[in-house]
Amino acid sequence: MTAGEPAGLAILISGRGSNMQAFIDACSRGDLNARVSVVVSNNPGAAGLERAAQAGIATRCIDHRDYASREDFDRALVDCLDEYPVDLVILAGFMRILTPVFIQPFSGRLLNIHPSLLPKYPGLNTHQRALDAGDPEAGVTVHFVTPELDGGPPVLQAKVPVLAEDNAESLAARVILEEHVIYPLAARWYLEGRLKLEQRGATLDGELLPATGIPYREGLD
Ligand code: NHR
Ligand code: GAR
Repeated sequence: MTAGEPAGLAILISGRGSNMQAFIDACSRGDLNARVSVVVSNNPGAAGLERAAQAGIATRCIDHRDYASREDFDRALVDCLDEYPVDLVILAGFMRILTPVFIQPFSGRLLNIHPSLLPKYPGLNTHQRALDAGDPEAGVTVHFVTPELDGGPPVLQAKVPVLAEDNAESLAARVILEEHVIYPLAARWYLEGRLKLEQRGATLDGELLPATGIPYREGLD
């Protein structure tokens, strides 16, 4: 997938969609040899749906409240993605925990970005938890998605300092700038065939990645 046909991305969102926008921009700049095939939200009010539609991208809303179980919701998601060319699925601020019904068919081609230095703070409210713990630094991790919540093998991790005057909002604003850089980079490695999920963990160019992923630094490509 290095040269030739652009790959198809499916992006799952629940909210604002700034990471989604970073992917749209990376595709139009040519940083990624890919197209966004579809943007799916579980939340009809997600602002990102509007942004995607404005960019001419197909949008779908699958409201989890319309389904009796998580499995039924996940089946509807799988059926939806089956209508589009999808080489890689990007969770971008997607707020529903997925079951194996969704994860299995996309195993190895499903990435998430989680706003903490995993394995610290899986789950929700990560920035407040880092502040409450008095951590000197915070950050964000791109990882392969497995059934274990925020527990799949990390790929890339960026750190930011925590400042004395920070609150959750100011810290989140510093972290999200890093998100927009590392997430398309991880996707590029995947689409170039360099990044893989193997039995032993995530590998880049055949080398097993460290347990917290590759530490991001400028110029890394
Ligand atoms: N699903 C699996 N199986 N594994 C992962 O690693 C996943 C996942 C689904 C989403 C994103 C994750 C994050 O980066 C993600 C990773 C939602 C929740 C959650 O508690 C937690 C973590 C993440 C996403 N969701 C509640 C639920 O009941 C709803 C919360 C809400 O709607 O505000 O699904 O942080
Ligand atoms: C991002 O900070 C992302 O890491 C986080 O939500 C924000 C979404 O922003 N993801 C999660 O917390 C997943 N549970 P965006 O909609 O502007 O991309």
